[in-house]
Amino acid sequence: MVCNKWDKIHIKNLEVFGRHGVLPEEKRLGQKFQINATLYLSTRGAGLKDDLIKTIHYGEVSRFMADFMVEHTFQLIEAAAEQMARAVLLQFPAMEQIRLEIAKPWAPIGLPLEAVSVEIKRGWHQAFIAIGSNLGDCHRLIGQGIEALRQLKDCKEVQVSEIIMTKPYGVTDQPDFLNGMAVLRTLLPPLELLDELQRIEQEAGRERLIRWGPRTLDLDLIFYDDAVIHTERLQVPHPDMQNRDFVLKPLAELAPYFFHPVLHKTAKEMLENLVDKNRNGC
Ligand code: A4P
Ligand code: MG
Repeated sequence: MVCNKWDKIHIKNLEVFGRHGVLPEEKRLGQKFQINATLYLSTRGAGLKDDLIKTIHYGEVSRFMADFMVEHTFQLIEAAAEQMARAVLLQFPAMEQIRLEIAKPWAPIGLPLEAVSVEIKRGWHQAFIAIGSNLGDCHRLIGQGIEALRQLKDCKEVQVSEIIMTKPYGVTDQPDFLNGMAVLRTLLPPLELLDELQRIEQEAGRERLIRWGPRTLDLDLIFYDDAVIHTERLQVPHPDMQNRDFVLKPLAELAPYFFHPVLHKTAKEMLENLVDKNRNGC
C-alpha cells in the first residue's frame, strides 16, 4: 500500500465539551476542547466520480471524535489524543494517517494563555514477519503463531505465504524447519510490535538456549515500511535476510517487488541473486 502524501481533509477547530484533566474540578465541571485534525487518504476516486462513498465523510469523523471526547475521561490530553487517533484509524479504514491536535483553551494554570495543545501523527504501517519452527509439533506451532498474528491488537489484513520445509541454515546440525512469511498492517510502532512477536514466541514455549539453534516458534521482523532501524534490540531490515532463501522465497511470493531500502533490490532480485550465488557455490 503506497501512502498518499498529497490528499488531505482538514477539520479545523471542532469544539467539544469534555471532562478531561488532572484536577478533580476538571472532571466534575468539564470544559471546552478544540480539535484540529488532518486526515490522510486518497481522494482521487471521489474526485473523479464525485461520489461520497469513495472518500471519508468528514461529518462522520467529526461526530465520532466529539462523541469520543464525551464518552471517555482522561487525565492528560496526551492520552485523549493517543486513544482518539487509534479509535478513528480503526473506525475509518480508508484513512492512512491522522494528524490530531487537541487544545485546551481554558487550561487552569493560573496564568493567561490562549490555549495549550498536544499534536500527534499516527497511521498504518506495513510489516513483514518471517515465521519459523523446527522443534515440537511444528505444523501446529506455526498455525498457532499465524492465528496469534491474526488476533494481534491494532493489526489487520494479515496475509500468509505458503509454508515450506527448509534445510537448517547457520547451525546445520538440527532438524529441518518449517518457514513462511506474514505481511500485515499495524498501528504499532516497531518496538511494540517486537514485544508482541516475542510474547507470541513465549506463548509457543520458546526458550532461548542457543543462537540459531532449534526453536518452537521464531518470529523475526523483516521489514517495517521502508524504515531502517539500528538499535541493540531491533535491526530492520533484518540484517541477514538477503542470505536466507527460507526468508526470500516466501517474501517473493507475497511481495516480489517490495524494495529493500538499503540494498536497493526487490525481493525477486534478492532471491535470484541468492539462487545464483548458491548455484556457483560462493
Ligand atoms: N532482534 C534484532 N532485530 C530483530 C528483528 N528484526 N526481528 C533481536 C526479531 N528480533 C530481532 O533473537 C535475538 C534477539 O534479536 C532478540 O532478542 C531481538 O531483540 P532471538 O529470536 O531471541 O534469537 P535467535 O532467533 O536464536 O537469533 P537470531 O539471530 O534472531 O536468529 P535468526 O536470525 O532468527 O535465525 N534455518 C532455516 N532453514 N530456517 C530458519 O527459520 N532460523 C534461524 C535463526 C537459523 N537457521 C534457520 C532458521
Ligand atoms: Mg529470531
